[in-house]
Amino acid sequence: MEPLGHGVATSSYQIEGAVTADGRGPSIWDTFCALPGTVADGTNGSIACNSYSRLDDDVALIEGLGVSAYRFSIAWPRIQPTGSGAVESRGLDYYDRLVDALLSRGIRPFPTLYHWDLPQALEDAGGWPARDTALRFGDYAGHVAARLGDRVASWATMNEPWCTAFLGYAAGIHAPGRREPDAAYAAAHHLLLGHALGRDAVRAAVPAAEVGIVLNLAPVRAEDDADPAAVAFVDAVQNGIWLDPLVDGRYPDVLAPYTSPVVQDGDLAAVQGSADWVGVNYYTPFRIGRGDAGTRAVGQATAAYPYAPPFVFLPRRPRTDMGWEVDATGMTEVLLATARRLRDVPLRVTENGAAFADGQRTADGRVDDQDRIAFLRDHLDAVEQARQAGAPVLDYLAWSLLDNFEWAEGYRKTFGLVAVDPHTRDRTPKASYAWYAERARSGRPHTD
Ligand code: IFM
Repeated sequence: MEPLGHGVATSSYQIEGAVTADGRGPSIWDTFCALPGTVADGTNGSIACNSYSRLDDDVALIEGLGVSAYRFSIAWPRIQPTGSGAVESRGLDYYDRLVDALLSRGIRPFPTLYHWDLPQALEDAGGWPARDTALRFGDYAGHVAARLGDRVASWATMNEPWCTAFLGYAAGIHAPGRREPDAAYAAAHHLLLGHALGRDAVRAAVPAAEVGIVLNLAPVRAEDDADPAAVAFVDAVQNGIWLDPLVDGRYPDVLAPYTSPVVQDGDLAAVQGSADWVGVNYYTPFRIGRGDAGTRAVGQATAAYPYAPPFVFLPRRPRTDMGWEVDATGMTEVLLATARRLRDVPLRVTENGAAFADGQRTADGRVDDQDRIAFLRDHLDAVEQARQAGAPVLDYLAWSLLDNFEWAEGYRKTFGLVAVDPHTRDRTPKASYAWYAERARSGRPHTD
């Protein structure tokens, strides 16, 4: 077995800042953050980690980790400010420089084409519930591949389409903040269609490219009192809605009534078999119960599962700062289940990590994040267990290189291996950075 590849991940809106630089157009996250009450601390990504100006600092940090891959995302509004039409070459220049800087240090560039920053003009035209957005995504993917494809072998189309569709268009807690259940199912279908079109476009530019999709999959576990229909429905919205079309070319039966209004002839044939690899972002298992009137849903919005029978999420302790149950066995479980479902398609853990409050300091003032180290160690070990049991997992990418803009939570939730000063944006590696560097170097379980 090949050793597991180690890497780190980030995304454009969460780290870049510079939202008006070099012709970038507005994205739905710029608009959403400007609305009152959308982001817990009232912040936005307009400066974020200022990575647009600190590209060299970030690449040096990645090099210091000794990892083999860096997963970043490309901001569509930097490439096509209104989501279609002429390409803004200054935007592409930035990613061109990033790719070259990584390659010159022996780090594999691993871009994601869509990590949630939809050009606002496309949302104004209907957003992901509109079929045209999928077609525009295909064009955009072709432009990026034409520029970077001579140096980039592995591509991801969409990051966590569940979040875009169901947090963005059903629960309304992510951009664009719509609460329209039917639109969420339409968005889900168009995200899958966009993935298939994007993959074709990348392959047309770079025939040898490997193009995958990144999904936030989760084992769905039933508490004793759970309604089996609710458990099955949540599993379908979280996992089956993506995996079933990719593998079998059809939606789960319970969801077909909601997706069928927008599915056109040929769509599902295009989606079936369209992932050369699948990225699994695993953070937590889901526990479903019936609860009672006083039970508070923790960590997830039930509104993000439209038309599900009533249920609540009941995450057990310990939990991260996000309220997400910590359970590394879920990593092994989700990888084995996904491997069985996808048969021979290779997998990558494209994100895994934890937000913790980071209160402990070393004598020299650095963050002594032993809780994050334990989380990473246990989850990496769980990945190795899945590999030993036959899951074809190629890489593990820790989320995240930097403390960054955590969407509706703002900057209050920190996932980074590196702390970022909120005023100066200076970077300070945490204890977990050194630990992860050692794990990546030795490629084997660490004993401390
Ligand atoms: O920060 C996010 C990332 O953008 C997508 N996956 C989950 C992470 C933690 O919430």
